[in-house]
Amino acid sequence: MNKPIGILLMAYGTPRSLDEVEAYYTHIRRGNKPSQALLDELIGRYKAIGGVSPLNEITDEQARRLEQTLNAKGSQYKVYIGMKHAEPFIADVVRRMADDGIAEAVGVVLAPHYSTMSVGVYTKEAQEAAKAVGLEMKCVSSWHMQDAFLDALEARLRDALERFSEDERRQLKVVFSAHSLPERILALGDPYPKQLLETSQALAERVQIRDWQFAWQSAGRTAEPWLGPDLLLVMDELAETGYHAMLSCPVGFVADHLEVLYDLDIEARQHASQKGIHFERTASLNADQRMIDALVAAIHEVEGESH
Ligand code: FEC
Repeated sequence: MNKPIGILLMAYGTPRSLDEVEAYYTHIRRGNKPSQALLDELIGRYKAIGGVSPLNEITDEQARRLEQTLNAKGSQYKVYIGMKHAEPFIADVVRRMADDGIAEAVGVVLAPHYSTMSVGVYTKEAQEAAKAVGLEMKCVSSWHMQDAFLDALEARLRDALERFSEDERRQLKVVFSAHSLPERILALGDPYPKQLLETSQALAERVQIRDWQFAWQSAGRTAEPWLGPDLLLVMDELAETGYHAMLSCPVGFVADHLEVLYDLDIEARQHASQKGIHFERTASLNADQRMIDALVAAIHEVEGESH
């Protein structure tokens, strides 16, 4: 029997309890412990979304469906989850894949758009660990224009638009967003902003949205400049120019997690209500089959197959 092909499904990771938040935050900050004030603030955000983020369960379900879909036609794939900031960490999982006898693998990140500071970090870690154990590892760099991904988002957009009255739809702004990154990525010619605009533009064309813009969200709490305009500032401008309806579509994220459940559903929604704006957000893709199909297509492209 042939050896299965390993799929390393890479995810951000989240603390499993409030006790783990400090270690998690320290890992995100590359080993620098956060101040007590920053830690308390982050714990407060987790508490506000119910204590823990549902991200791990969603990642598990995405992995289960991905393996099922990849193997539906009799192929043999084994999906492993590797996390960037929580256990099981990417490098440990790559070593486990090698111990299990996997010789060939494909890595794919649960973030559709490539940046050297996001997807590039995951894939570098995976490929370095793979090289060290003699495992052949190819990685998907981005999957932001996969048809099935756009299909899934298009359906979410159409559903969300129904939540506005006909009157509101006459002057409604659709705001696509993604996690901000430090502005210095621009000097490196990073493809992240361009890829995000490509996804947004494609969706706007499919749904025939004429009034849309792109904004950045969830910028880090550091001194250096981050990419803007920030979503909350965009909302201020909308209110000033007479808008009363805004549909948020966070195209850079695929699951319900802190940056969606807190930054959009709590913080942005509150801000909108203070500004007299009816705020809605497109539902997250989570384990939507079309998103899984997009991952499968991206994996097969990297394998050089014509599925
Ligand atoms: O639900 C959860 O518990 C996890 C939610 C979560 C996701 C996520 C995705 C991205 N991040 C990206 C970049 C950065 C940069 C910094 C940074 C900081 C944080 C902090 C938390 C956090 N991130 Fe995150 N991110 C999530 C959670 N992120 C918590 C720390 C507190 C804070 O700043 O809010 C800044 C690091 C530094 O301080 O030096 C940069 C990017 C993504 C989207 C791509 C991906 O998923 O990998 C980019 C989900």
